[in-house]
Amino acid sequence: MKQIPTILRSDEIINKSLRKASKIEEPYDKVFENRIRKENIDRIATAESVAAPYLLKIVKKFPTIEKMHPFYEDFIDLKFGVDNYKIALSNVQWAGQKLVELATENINQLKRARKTFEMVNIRKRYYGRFCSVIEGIEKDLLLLGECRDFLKSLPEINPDQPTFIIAGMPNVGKSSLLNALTRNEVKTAPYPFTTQSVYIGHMADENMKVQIVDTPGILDRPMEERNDLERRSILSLKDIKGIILFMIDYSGTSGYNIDQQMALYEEIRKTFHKKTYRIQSKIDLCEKREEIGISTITGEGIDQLRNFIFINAGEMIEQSN
Ligand SMILES: Nc1nc2c(ncn2[C@@H]2O[C@H](COP(=O)(O)OP(=O)(O)OP(=O)(O)O)[C@@H](O)[C@H]2O)c(=O)[nH]1
Ligand SMILES: [Mg+2]
Repeated sequence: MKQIPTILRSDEIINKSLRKASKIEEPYDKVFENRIRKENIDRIATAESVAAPYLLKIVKKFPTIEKMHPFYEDFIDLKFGVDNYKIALSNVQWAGQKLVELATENINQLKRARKTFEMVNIRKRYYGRFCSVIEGIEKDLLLLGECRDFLKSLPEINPDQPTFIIAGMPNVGKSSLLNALTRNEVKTAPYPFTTQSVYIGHMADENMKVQIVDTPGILDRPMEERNDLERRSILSLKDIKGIILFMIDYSGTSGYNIDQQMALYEEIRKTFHKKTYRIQSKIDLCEKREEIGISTITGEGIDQLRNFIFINAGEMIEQSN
């Protein structure tokens, strides 16, 4: 996804190609007709060889919907519509092939032409059709340009790597846990269609690497408080291979009571259909009530949770093999 080239506009592609083609001159052939013929053939071939491979390269570098992970497909669909994306790619593909076809056709005609004015006319006709093919995909190129920028802006979550998504109400200790598990090596990225960001860290042992994702403002309140776009965007998290660690704070310092936290826990469990474990936070402040409890202040329970994560990640990997 990161290697998608910048997408030029139609007029930029046309200018670039024809500028290069117009520089071609054939001063060497002594026979005037041959010189003109060769010059015009080369101009057609040059214009084609700049534009067509570029268009075909664009198509190759964009992931097809079939190859795209559902997590990213959801976002493309929400932003542009999957069908528009597919159509844009197939139009650009068509244009690239059409330019090659037209070049072959016109070069063959040039080889048979006798008069120099015919030769020049054939080349001019090619230029005309060349431009209209490329102008015809103007909208598609613009759309793909926007797709490229959008895809690049999406959070770098590897949807196939075992992922642990930290959820829980505000202030319960989610970020503190992420930092404790990942030794503060955390990257942040905006989460599409919300005003929030996700924080992504990694943990590794000798066998595997897992992702830990903190989702403040995303998985911290009931879905009914969301607008449709936000809700659908958040639901994309379903596609990630992972487990939800639901942080629950019994100390009272978060400002949310147990009923509020349990209601959110139930909702997340039902909405995402993922294994969801309750992890008690701040056990330095109150007695332990869950099987796994941690304190980021004293460090208690962190190693146990780390082991728990690797065991579950191992099972996830086994199941997918
Ligand atoms: N005593 C104690 N305080 C903690 C612990 N973990 C976090 N805190 C405190 O709780 C407050 C909230 O912690 P955060 O990690 O920012 O909580 P959060 O869930 O990320 O909060 P939001 O990002 O606002 O949703 C901070 O003042 C932390 O210092 C803990 O284990 N023990
Ligand atoms: Mg936080």
